[in-house]
Amino acid sequence: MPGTTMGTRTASLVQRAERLFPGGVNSPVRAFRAVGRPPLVLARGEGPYVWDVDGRRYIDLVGAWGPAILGHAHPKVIDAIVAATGDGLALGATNPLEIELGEAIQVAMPSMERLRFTSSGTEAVMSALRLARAATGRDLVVKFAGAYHGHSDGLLVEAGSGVATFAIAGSAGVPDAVAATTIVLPYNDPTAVTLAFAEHAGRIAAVIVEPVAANTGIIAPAPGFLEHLRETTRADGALLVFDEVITGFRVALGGAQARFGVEPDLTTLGKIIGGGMPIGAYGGRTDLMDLVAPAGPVYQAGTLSGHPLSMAAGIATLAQLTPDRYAALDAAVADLVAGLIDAAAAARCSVTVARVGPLLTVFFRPSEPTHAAEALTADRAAYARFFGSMLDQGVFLPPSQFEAWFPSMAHGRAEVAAVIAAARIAFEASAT
Ligand code: KE4
Repeated sequence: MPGTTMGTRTASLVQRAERLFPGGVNSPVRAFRAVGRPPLVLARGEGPYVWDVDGRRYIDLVGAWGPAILGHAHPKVIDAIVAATGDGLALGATNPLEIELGEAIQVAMPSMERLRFTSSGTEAVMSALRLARAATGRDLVVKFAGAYHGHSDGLLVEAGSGVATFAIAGSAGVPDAVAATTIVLPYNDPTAVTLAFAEHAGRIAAVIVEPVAANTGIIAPAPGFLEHLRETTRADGALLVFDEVITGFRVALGGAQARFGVEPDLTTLGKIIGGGMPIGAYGGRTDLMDLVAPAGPVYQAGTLSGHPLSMAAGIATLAQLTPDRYAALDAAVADLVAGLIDAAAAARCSVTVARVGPLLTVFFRPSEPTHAAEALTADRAAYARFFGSMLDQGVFLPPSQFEAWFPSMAHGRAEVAAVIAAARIAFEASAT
């Protein structure tokens, strides 16, 4: 079983990476700083497994942070990419695969009457909010504390001093003037939303929300919360933007908007629709999307938008997302959650397992959080010990208490049983 020390090849590559990239990584969470462990360097993935460069195998519950809903290296996806490479790569004009993937998305998410592909979720969100501001002629955007919508300046902000006050920068380099165009509210707090719209009537361009909060660890929308956002934005003439980069094609084929029956004006997507290749997309009502260049005055562009390999991988992935496979994933996750709860109880470990469909988080706190401030009271040190013990036993969990677990359709009974068995030991370890 993997040990707690880095393998020799991992150590050598980490050392070289640290001389190349900030923190030795190309995305912060991969540095494992939140769990105090050296990072993995992964060589390959197959189905529910990944292998590090020293040949150590792990049951993977990170799933590339969402794209790998089929598991890694699904043959149909790989074959589709390989076939597309034969025609060259980016050709600089529309390719037929963009149209095929766009139509497949539209069938699953009819609210996306028009859409535009980008190369990341960040780009999709940034573009959707620019469009919302143009469409409404308003500047303010409402987001929720703890939500992550990519790293565009206006969204890297923290709550202001009081409810409905303007945000402050949440990252170095974000100008106060930009932060002040955002209002940060507590998730699942309809009163705070009502107050913000009363305070800023007619000035809010959009509310952007992760319909299932996933970047705080999983927090379900309280009954009626999404409906309240829909009613309040509509009454004020603001737009409702569902950031479904994680939930799209994950919590249902039609995403959270299908699962909860609330239709946004605009939707952002990423991850699964690219099947593991770089991708993002935003879309919604025709009258809104036809404001985007070259049809309208809102400029947005991308050299590699609609890249044929991303399109091919997305088409092949969505083609595999059948009702039976969603049902099997749901059943596997139900077994996993039940086993985790039993394992924690056996270790007398005070945790709660939050779950929405196939998304889950084990919170080291006694009850499910309803918003970010509650999630933040979780015992991060205990989670770090749990993470380390699971990793040493060959299970790769998200290296942060505040992320979702991403089981895939490739995780079978054997993997679920192995994760539960490891958790029995890891919950004991987390207590020390
Ligand atoms: P990208 O720019 O990373 O493709 O997407 C940004 C984004 C937008 N919206 C939501 C709801 C998201 O969760 C994300 C990105 N998710 C993180 C994981 N929590 C990506 C992992 C990383 O940053 O390395």
